[in-house]
Amino acid sequence: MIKLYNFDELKPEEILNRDIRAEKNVEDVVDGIISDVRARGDEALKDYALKFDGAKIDDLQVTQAEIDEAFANMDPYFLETLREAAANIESFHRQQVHKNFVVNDKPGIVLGQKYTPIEKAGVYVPGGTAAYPSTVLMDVIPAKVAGVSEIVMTTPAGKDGKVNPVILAAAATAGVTKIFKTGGAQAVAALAYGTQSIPAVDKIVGPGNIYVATAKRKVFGKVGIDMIAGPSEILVLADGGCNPAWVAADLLSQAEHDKLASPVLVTDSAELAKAVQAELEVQIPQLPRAAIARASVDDNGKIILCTDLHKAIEACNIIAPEHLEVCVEDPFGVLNEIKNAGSIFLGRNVPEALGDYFAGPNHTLPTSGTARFSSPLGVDDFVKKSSFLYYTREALGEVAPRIADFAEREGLHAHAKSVTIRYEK
Ligand code: HSO
Ligand code: ZN
Repeated sequence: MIKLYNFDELKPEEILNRDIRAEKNVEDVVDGIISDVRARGDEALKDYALKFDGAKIDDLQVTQAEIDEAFANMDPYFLETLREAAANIESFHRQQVHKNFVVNDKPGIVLGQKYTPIEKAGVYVPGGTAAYPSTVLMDVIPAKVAGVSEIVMTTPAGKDGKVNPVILAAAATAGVTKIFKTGGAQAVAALAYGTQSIPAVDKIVGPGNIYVATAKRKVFGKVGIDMIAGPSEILVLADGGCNPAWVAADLLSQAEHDKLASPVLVTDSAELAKAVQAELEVQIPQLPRAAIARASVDDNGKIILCTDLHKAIEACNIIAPEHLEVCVEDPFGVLNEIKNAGSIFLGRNVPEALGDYFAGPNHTLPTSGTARFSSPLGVDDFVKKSSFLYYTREALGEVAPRIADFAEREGLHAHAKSVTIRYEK
């Protein structure tokens, strides 16, 4: 049964119990895989596919024929859903595109900043039951909108040497350039360093198991990475006017992802707290993934009872959840008070699943309290800024003595000279 707490009796460290670091043994395995991929390239990837996925791979790259076959076998209704979701995601992310700026408010001086997409992006897609076509859309479309010219996806093949056709259809719908059959830490190494067939990319995004996460941490610096995703989290902030069955269903929608997922209810209503606790017990056994949901709810779930709504919002800001559902009478009235949350679902008719699949905002979100300082995946992850500056000879001449003086005070005479030399007779 989910545990009940009073907010005033909880210390912040009891509210947060999230630290995910790889064990030493994982680190060693990943180090070994990365050096092997760097040394042997494609051959190493094929050996790992056989060893870890039981797949014999002749050609790492997915062919156009395989993609065509995937589309041909798709349920037309689902294909339409994928396309509609993709369109929603694209139009939301178009709003994120930044404008370059140029300032010319002093004579002879032009200052500015421009955005340029990264050239190559790598998208990692896990295999097995965690292969979500929705995540393919969420990770690829922002790159496409940003203007990334080459989007390379890697995902492990099954024992039959094939990639899940739904993943292929989602990838093609979203605009992936090339797809390769490789997974795990070896795929991350391949994307970071390149192999005979896989191009080295500039940034790697996408979720994965602890080996993938550890590999991403290790290649960071050589390439950019999006984030290190921890277990999924939902926090439902609910007032006494909520339907406990709906609240329980929403908590379970995250709980079924992973035994480590954390479903949390924060409420100012003792009555709702009790009712949701009971309702979870009714709904868990009805789920096909009951065992996962049960572990998540019992081991990582919480109901936190607060004296009033403002205290409840304070609890939300401490937890800084990946997903925050604001199921209260006037959700827009409290939006301003919410400081830390990856994605905020406003009102009683907005279950997290709406955002997971369809509405448009990204579902790749900061976890483990990192919403305090980081943001959902988006167009910003696939662009970088360059600043630029221009001075005329006269404009530089005006400030030359000051710059030279500043440089001398730092003991950097070459800096000073590079300015003054331009005005020597
Ligand atoms: N809720 C997950 C995303 C997802 N849900 C994919 C269903 N499919 C992110 O925490
Ligand atoms: Zn989900």
